[in-house]
Amino acid sequence: MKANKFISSETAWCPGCGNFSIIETLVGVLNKLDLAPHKVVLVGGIGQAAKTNQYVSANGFSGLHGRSLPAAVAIKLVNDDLTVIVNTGDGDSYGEGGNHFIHNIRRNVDITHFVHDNQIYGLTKGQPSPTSDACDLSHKTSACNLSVPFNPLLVAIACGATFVARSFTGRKEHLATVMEAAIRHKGYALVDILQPCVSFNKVNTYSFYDKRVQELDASYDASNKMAAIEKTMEFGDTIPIGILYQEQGLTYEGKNPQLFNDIPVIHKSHDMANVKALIKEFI
Ligand SMILES: Cc1ncc(C[n+]2csc(CCOP(=O)(O)OP(=O)(O)O)c2C)c(N)n1
Repeated sequence: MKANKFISSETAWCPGCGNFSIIETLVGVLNKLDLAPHKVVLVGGIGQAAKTNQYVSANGFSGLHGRSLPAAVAIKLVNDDLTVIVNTGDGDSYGEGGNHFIHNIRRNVDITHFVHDNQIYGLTKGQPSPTSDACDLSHKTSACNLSVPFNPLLVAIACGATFVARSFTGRKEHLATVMEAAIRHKGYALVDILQPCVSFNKVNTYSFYDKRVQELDASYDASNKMAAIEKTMEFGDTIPIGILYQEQGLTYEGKNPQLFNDIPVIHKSHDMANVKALIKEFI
C-alpha cells in the first residue's frame, strides 16, 4: 500500500461545502500518483476555494485575487520538475483573473487548473460571479447574473486549451478520474468542478446538479474539437461531465527550449554561484 504522504488539515469551510469533496479527492489522487510533497506546489488566489493550498501538506503559494495562474506559470517555468496545481474559485479564475485565464491558456504551460465553481462569490457572502446562471430583474435571486453567463470551457477551447473537462463534487469517483487525468496531461489542463456553496447559493444545490449532470458515454470522442465546442454549450437541463476535449500539443516549454538556455533566473541548481548570479542580475 502506498504511504499517505499528503494529508489535509482542519479548514474554515462551512459544513457541507463542496470544497471538502475536492480536497479529499485531491489528496487521494496525489497519494495515488505517489508524488513527493516537496515536488508539488498548490497555488491559489483569494477566496474560500483558494485556501485549499493552506490545508494540504505540500508547497503552497497564495497570490492576489485573480492572479493564481501567472504565479503558477512562473513557478512551473523556473522549476519544471515540480507538479503545479491551481485550486481556486470561479470568481478568482474567470472574473478577477479573466485576462490571465485567457492568455495563460494560450501559452499551454504544463500546469493543472482546478476551478471550484460554486457559481457565486462565496468568501464575500454571495454576490453573482461570472458563471452564475442568467436571470432578469423580475426573477432575481442572489446567485444570478444580469449579464450573459461566462462559459469557461468554450472560452478555454477557443484559446487553444489542450485539456478541458468538467466534474461535480457529488460524483467523487468521476472527480478522481478526471483530476488524475488532468494532472497527468502534459500542458495546461482545466477542470471546472461544479461545487455547491451551501451557505450562499440556494439555487445551484447538490440536488440541482444531481438532476442535471450526465457523464459523457464511452462513444464520445474527446479529440473532436468541433464536437467538443458544441458540448461546451450544453448547460441547462443536462450538464455534460467528463473530459470534453483533449489533444496532445507541444507545451510552451517544449516548443521554445531556447528561451530557457541563457536566462539566469531559470537556473535549477541551488549552489551559491547561481544565487550570486541571480542577485547580480537584479541589482
Ligand atoms: C482585487 C480584489 N477585488 C475583490 C476582492 C474581494 N474578494 C475577496 S474573495 C472574493 C470572491 C471570491 O470568489 P470565488 O473566487 O468564486 O471563490 P469562493 O470564495 O466562492 O470559493 C472577492 C470578490 C479582493 N480581495 N481583491
